[in-house]
Amino acid sequence: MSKSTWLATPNIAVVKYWGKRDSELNLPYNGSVSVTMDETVSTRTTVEFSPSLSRDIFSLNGKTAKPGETMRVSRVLDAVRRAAGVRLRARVYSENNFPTAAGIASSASGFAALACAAADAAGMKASSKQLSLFARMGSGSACRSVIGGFAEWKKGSRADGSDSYAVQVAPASHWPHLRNVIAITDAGRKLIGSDLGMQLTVSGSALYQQRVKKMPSLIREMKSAILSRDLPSFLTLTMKESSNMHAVMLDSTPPIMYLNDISREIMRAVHSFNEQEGETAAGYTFDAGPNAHVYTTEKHARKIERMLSDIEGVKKTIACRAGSGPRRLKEKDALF
Ligand code: 2P0
Repeated sequence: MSKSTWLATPNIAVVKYWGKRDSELNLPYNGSVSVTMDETVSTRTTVEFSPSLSRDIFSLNGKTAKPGETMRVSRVLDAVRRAAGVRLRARVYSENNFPTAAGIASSASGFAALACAAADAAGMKASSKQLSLFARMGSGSACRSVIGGFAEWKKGSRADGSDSYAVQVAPASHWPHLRNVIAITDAGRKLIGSDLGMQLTVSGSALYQQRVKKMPSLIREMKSAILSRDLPSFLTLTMKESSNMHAVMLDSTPPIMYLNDISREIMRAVHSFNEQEGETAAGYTFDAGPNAHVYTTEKHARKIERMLSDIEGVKKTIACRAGSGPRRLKEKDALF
């Protein structure tokens, strides 16, 4: 039993998770595909199991976390404890180098770092499948962040969730020229959390069934675009999929609207950029928030960054690449 510190990064889905068939276990109705980001944005998490603790302690960005957040952390720790045969409670400190709940998936990097650090601190030599299953207990999308490069979360069909985890489609080195230019349009917390938003869509949107039905073929097409580095197909599928998710959100009761006027201006700007270039060279995707992730290649990244910065209301742009997944940090980098 030792102290362990890991760093993990968010992932941005190009085929998205929206809707749970089991909200305790975070089991999705459909599979999803994502790109794990490089360390431009990251979460660092230290875990130590200790006989002196009577309950799990969780501190996020230097502050004691709310009970609900600590409960989600304990769910991941419980899964690790069961697998490792450990009964001790743990101290968990976690820090993001980017704003929490700003449309950059902090829960994904956070729970991926937690899964890796907890398994390591418990003395386990966990496989990537096990780590993905642990991370999923904290947040669905986190199961993809334990995988470097391009990941597919297999939805699985078992009731206990044992076949619902992420696998690698291709490593980050497969497509080194790919870039994600993030445009921050609003860094505040979102009004409707993903969990409630998903429930409203599943129960209220008649379009949702159609979305779920076409997912297996979309996932096949997306993986094939990634494996053949087919940029126009990758970008077109990514934009259409983002808009499809936001369409079923709008079709929910009450309607869920994460995009704002600036997000829509970004969508228009990307389409006119592609028209000017005479090819599909950039493509946006939006998660449960108004910030844009614009995929493009190294060749166009500077131009895209300038174009996005010039849009009124864009507060900041961050350019990153695909990253290689979580890594263990040295003892001197521990948060306590
Ligand atoms: C995704 N999102 O695939 C989708 C796209 C947001 C839009 O996964 O309740 O934080 O913790 O399982 O993973 C955000 O939801 O939800 C998300 P929980 P999560 O990335």
